[in-house]
Amino acid sequence: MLEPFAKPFYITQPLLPDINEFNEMLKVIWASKQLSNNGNMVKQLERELSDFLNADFLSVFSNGTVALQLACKILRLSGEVITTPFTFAATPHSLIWNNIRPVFCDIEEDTFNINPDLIEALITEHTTAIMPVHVFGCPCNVEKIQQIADKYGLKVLYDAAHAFGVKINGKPISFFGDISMFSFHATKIYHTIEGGALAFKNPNFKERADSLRNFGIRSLDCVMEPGTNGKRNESQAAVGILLLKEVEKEIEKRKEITNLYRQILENIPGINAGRDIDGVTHNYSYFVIRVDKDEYGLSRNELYEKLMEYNIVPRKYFYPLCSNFQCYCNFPSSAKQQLPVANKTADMVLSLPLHGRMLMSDVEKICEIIKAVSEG
Ligand code: T4K
Repeated sequence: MLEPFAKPFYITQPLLPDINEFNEMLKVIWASKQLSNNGNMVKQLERELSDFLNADFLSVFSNGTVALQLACKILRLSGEVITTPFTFAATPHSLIWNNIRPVFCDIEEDTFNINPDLIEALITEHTTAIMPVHVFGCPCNVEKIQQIADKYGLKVLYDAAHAFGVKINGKPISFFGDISMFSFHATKIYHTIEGGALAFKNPNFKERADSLRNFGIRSLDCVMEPGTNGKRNESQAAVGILLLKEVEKEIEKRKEITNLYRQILENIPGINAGRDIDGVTHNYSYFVIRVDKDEYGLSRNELYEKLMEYNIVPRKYFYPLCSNFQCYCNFPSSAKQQLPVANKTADMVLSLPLHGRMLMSDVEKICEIIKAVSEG
């Protein structure tokens, strides 16, 4: 009989900076008395992140959701925007907060991303943009999406919340589309406790982003438009600066863990542990399995309950689907028959623990438990 883990084993555990190094940074902030409003640490973080992510221009925000909301304003989106239902609540919510109607498009079975072959049929005279999500850091079909956007004159706003550091054939993920949003929440592979960023190719977008996050203030005597408070503070920027030195090691460690998970789980019928995609530099931010009840013997929900008995705390990302939320389920595009792949996928997926502090023996034990519970 396998023993449960002694303490809850969560899907993630944040990467933390060295506390002494953080203290040194805090001393600099204390001495400067500049705590917020675009201080030196925030400026340094923006410079270092632009280099790391290979972004032409980049602005940081208090969180990814505010960044997405402001990206809609920067691109002057309105009417309808085509997006995916298989995402976190923040994606469609950021549209609604701009009085834009999300139109849900079904997803691809293997990548969990918006299916570009289904986008055109959803375009109407009100459509202003496509808002795809690189779900779990796996890139969307960026070429096809851009072709459609070009054909119909639509903007492309990528929710790249999960895609920090991801590349396609050596090109940084933010090279694609008009704007990409990254989330730096504590649960992300790279974080600043809370935080987010927008990456742009257009310098005018950065100028507007910087003023929109600061109430629309351009200068002491000029307020251009109604902005909000989406600013970073100095202490969180310090965490970001320190973790930027650690994130590559974290990705490497997670890659080893992912490979071990896949190696063991491929021998369990009914558990699909995914694969890397040729030409993509992955960031291994999530480890997601798909559970096929007919082959495995237990449903995703049954496996979830069993793992909880062993003190493993997985997450059903992304269940429920956004299109099934109470606030969106009456939209015409939310009809289940129009989103068959997304509805099926949301009932099959399970995110398992993945972070750089895990031991290989933890992975082996979790896989042993997954095997044992299916055998009764
Ligand atoms: N777009 C997409 C596609 C997103 O996934 C997200 C955020 C956004 C946009 C918006 O970006 P932000 O505005 O958040 O920057 C979490 C995160 O709060 C959220 O950032 C993230 N996506 C979403 C996928 O996951 P919860 O409610 O599932 O997190 P929670 O609190 O259950 O945490 C998961 C596990 O992580 C816990 O069981 C324990 C561990 N944990 C968590 C925190 C916060 C820690 O060990 N330490 C911590 O401080 O939403």
